Amino acid sequence: MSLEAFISKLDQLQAAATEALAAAANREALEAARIEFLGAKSGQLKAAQKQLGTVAGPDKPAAGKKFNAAKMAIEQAFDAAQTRLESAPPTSKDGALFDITLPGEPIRIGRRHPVTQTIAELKDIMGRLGFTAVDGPEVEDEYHNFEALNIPEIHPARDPLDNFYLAAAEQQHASASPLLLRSQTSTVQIRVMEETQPPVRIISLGRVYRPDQPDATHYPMFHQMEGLYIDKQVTMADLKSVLRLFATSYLGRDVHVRFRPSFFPFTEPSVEVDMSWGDRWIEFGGAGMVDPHVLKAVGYDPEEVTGFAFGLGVERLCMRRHHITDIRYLFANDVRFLRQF
Ligand code: FA5
Repeated sequence: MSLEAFISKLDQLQAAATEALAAAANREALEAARIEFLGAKSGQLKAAQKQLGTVAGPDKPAAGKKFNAAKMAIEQAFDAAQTRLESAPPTSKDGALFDITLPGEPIRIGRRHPVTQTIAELKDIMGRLGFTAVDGPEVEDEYHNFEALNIPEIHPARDPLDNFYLAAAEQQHASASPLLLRSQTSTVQIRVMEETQPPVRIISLGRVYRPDQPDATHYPMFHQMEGLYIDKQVTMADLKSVLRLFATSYLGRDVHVRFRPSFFPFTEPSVEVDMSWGDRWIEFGGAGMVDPHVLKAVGYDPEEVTGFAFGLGVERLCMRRHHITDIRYLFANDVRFLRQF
């Protein structure tokens, strides 16, 4: 090969290589260009080096000099391309430019249901008043839901139409006390007193079930907060103080509490507890002094200890606090509603 032809070939090679290296858009393209031109086995530069041997003897030094200059230029072009790609802004998978200064996509975080939040807050307030939270079963036997609470077999509250009894097949034994979904958390009073000696100061928050027709203030499944305080010389004045303190802690100082004489088989005397709602009164629960019969049935001595109990509707407290006008919103599972809490 003549010197001129060799020089011209190297000029073309250098131009093609620097162009390809400068155009490489990513690491893969750069590596392909490197193999094409600088590859140790079959790169184009390697092929040119072999042709150097075919240049006539006297022209060899000039040809060698040209070869070294071209090789250096191509290697520099490779280094420059590598530096360029390393400092390039990151790209996403499809190669599009990724701007790290853009605001991120908001992450949708879940939140606790308003009733769950209410339960946590009620536990907190009652905890500060010295009441410990305990749990009880939602599937109950007739003994704990009725009998031990002084509700005899002939009482209308035990009507199968007013309760969710479990189907015969789900009952544990034909001979055992029939099972039902508890209709009140007062069942937990009995379970605690059966196992604990006085003094007792507990609350229990959980679901209860009644076949009530749903309306703005009723739902077939709802939550109650039961409270029980048994000790020496506990009086009705203690009951009123605790409920007033609780109401102002949860609903604020502007809430008014009203006690109306009422009847529950397991308390004597009994009261209905109303709280103010705008210019109206809403019933929040029942309460009273635990009936001596109930104390006796769990093995307490009514001459020694007395106590009060109360049961409040959790949804109604939550609704009053957040100005929710219909209980059904709480269970419609509409995220537009739930997201507000
Ligand atoms: C009771 O359940 C008694 N166990 C309360 C009690 C406890 C009295 C301890 C004495 C001593 P009552 O059936 O009134 O009482 O229900 C209490 C509260 O539960 C009601 O005031 C109301 O706030 C709420 N409640 C009752 N039924 C529903 C319902 N279907 N949907 C939503 N809340 C309800």
